Amino acid sequence: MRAAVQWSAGGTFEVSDVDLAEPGPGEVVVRVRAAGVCATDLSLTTAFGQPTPVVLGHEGAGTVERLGAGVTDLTVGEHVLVLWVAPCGTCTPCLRGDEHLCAGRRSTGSGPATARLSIHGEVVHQGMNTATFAELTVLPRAAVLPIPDDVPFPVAAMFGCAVPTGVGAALRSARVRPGDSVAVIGAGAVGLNAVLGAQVAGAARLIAVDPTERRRETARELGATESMTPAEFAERGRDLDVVIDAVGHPPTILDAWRAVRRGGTVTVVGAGRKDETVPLSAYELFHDDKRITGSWHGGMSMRRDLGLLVDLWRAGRLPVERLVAGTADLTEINQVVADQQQGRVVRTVLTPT
Ligand code: CXF
Ligand code: ZN
Repeated sequence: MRAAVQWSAGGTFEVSDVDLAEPGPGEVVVRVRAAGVCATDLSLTTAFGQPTPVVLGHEGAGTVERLGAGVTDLTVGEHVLVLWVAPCGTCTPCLRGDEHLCAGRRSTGSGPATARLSIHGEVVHQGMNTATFAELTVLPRAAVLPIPDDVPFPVAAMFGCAVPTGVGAALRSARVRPGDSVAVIGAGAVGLNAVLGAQVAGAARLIAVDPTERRRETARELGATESMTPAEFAERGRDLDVVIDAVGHPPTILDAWRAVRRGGTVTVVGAGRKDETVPLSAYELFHDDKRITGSWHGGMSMRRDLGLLVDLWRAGRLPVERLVAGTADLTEINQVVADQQQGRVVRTVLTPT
């Protein structure tokens, strides 16, 4: 089957013929009908320890192709979403409802116990254990979630990461409340979904912060009440109830910290690096009663929250299709990456099959 292989860290992609193992007991083969390129796919090999060669891709949706032994609750042809957090369902966090915090969650780049992809017998890694930049992928049952057929595949793919991560950052992690003044730093796919989530939660003032005018304009079209460059925000962003940082670098975290009011909340949903630290004022933390939270997968547990996201999408309150500029074959992946990185589009969704 065809898959886009990244042969070296940070390198370009090459569509190659990759061998896929038959599904083992408890596994499912998914035919990938749509796959989004999430910004973090592009830094996995350079910043998060993902070995190469690798088939990346963790936003994906498709149909069930084959079932391994013992999988009896899915049917071939059923529409499914690929989950990059595959919850065990039995550990304490899972039982508490925090499936995104599953104790058995694998660290990025650790890969499955048994290699599932190879070329001429040489192992090819499955990025984030999902490897959706491919025609087919083999996954544990827990990494596959049925999704209603009325959700188009490109939209469904974005339900795999950008939508829950961004919307959840506002709804679950930051707990935006009606009437709140909110800023979102970074107007890429996650930040724009945080803008949508903040609206769902009832934000009154909603500021989108991004250096790129085109992205600021998109945020305003999607309902941000105003937009600022990072320099404008550093100078004028003050007294906000909530700031969601979808960048996750120390300077943006500090800008967010300065901009929240006493008792306000900073939520960091951008992917932080292991070697970066943030010097926060202990005085402000205590005296100003400020809160700072992380946000992994937007605090969303997909088996619980997918229905909520689909209902909001059906009601027109999460117009995810407006973030999708179009679709492209796997062979166009390098151009898709360039278009997204340069801010020409939010997402062009790959359609491997
Ligand atoms: C990523 C962030 C970087 C580590 C792997 C998961 N989240 C979503 O894309
Ligand atoms: Zn992602």
